[in-house]
Amino acid sequence: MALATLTARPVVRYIFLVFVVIIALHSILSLTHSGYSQATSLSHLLGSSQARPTVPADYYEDIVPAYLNSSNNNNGHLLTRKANATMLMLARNSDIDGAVRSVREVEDRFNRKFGYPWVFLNEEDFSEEFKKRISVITTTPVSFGRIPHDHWFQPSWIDEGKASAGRKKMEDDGVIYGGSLSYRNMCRFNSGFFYRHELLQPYRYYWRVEPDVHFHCEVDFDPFLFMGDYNKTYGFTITMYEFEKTIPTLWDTVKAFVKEHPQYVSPENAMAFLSEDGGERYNLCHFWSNFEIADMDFWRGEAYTKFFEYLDKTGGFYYERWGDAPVHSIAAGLLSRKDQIHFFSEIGYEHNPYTHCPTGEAWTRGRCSCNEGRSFDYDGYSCMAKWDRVNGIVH
Ligand SMILES: Nc1nc2c(ncn2[C@@H]2O[C@H](COP(=O)(O)OP(=O)(O)OP(=O)(O)O)[C@@H](O)[C@H]2O)c(=O)[nH]1
Ligand SMILES: *[C@@H]1O[C@H](CO)[C@@H](O)[C@H](O)[C@H]1NC(C)=O
Ligand SMILES: *[C@@H]1O[C@H](CO)[C@@H](O)[C@H](O)[C@H]1NC(C)=O
Ligand SMILES: *[C@@H]1O[C@H](CO)[C@@H](O)[C@H](O)[C@H]1NC(C)=O
Ligand SMILES: [Mg+2]
Repeated sequence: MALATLTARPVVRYIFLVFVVIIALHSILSLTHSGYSQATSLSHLLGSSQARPTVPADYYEDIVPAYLNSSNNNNGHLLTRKANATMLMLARNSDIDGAVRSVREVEDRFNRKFGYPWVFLNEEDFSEEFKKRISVITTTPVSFGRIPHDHWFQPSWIDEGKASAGRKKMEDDGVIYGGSLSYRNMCRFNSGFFYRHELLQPYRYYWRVEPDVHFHCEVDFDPFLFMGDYNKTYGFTITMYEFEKTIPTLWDTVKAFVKEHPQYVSPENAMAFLSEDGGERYNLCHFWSNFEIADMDFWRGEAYTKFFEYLDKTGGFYYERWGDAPVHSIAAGLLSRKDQIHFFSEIGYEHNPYTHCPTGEAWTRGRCSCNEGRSFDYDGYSCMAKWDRVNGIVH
């Protein structure tokens, strides 16, 4: 979500591609290989650009032995272990049709076999129709929660004159959702509040699902158990560039935070994903947060709590249009170790207009139905090559 991308519009996309080419040339000309980290001990999980089956075969044996032993038998709850985790969707009542389609696909491709509960959140009460049509899809526990008023709406200390001027300017500039107040509420909620909701307190890991997304492959392993076993905090499938006009002062705010609280920055951070010059400027790369499998204890921890409070008090979520995608990505990239961020390469995922489609052996193993040739991974607007760089893979 966060990144409602400008890419829907060809002219802006063109401008962006030019920008990307300039950045690429700049990298080639000015960066030395030694400036980047070498492969980490977990880099085998990330693979190379030619063959990227992220999770090695022995991992399956280790994690889901009973399930794999019965790989022809798809109809039971075959796990011997279960993670402390939930599926999660934020939605409006009007999102019902897309919500039903997404839940249907997640259940078919993953959750029918694994049986994780679902939590739905909304700043209004969910309608009876919404609850009924969602609940019939799955046999796992489903709960519907209302978001506390103060976790959603614009705080009273925000200068509304300044905020509305900011919205007007962004709308005039043609920024997608630039004039929308509800979009800003949503981005701020997803950045700093969802994991505080009472319905999420029993859980550590969540898989964020939006209405109208698609899952193209069987998920025959438990990504939540994987997160725990490999000490991961944040998992993604698609990365791309943010629209700079939505975050004019975000990076300066991040830099000020880092200066004041250097102790929260991991020495093993993923700055090479976020910046071309060691942190002076933000390259706009982020993980597309409409898909996230992540550890809420990371968001709940001291470092991210301080980080979010620092960002929030500037009012940037309202005066500008800071997305939860760059906010989460910058935090994951700086406050956790780079080897705690995971690319779920085997999960085929689509949120209009982009698709991550596994290739080669992973495509076959996952019985994927997406077009391998259309995977966004190395599209000019993708930041995957920057992520590879973090892992010592130079293209
Ligand atoms: N309850 C509620 N949910 C919202 C609201 N706005 C957005 N959402 C949800 O927040 C998530 C992100 O919103 P989207 O409208 O998909 O934003 P996006 O992905 O950036 O943009 P799209 O390209 O339009 O999908 C989705 O799960 C929406 O259902 C809102 O005002 N209220
Ligand atoms: C897997 O299946 C084989 C043959 O049915 C059986 O002998 C073995 O005990 C099973 N292993 C596990 C871990 O369930
Ligand atoms: C699940 O995780 C949450 C958050 O860390 C924790 O409060 C809860 O006790 C955990 N539940 C179990 C059963 O471990
Ligand atoms: C995860 O962290 C624990 C505790 O620090 C450690 O014992 C374990 O080896 C780590 N696992 C991996 C796969 O790095
Ligand atoms: Mg969306």
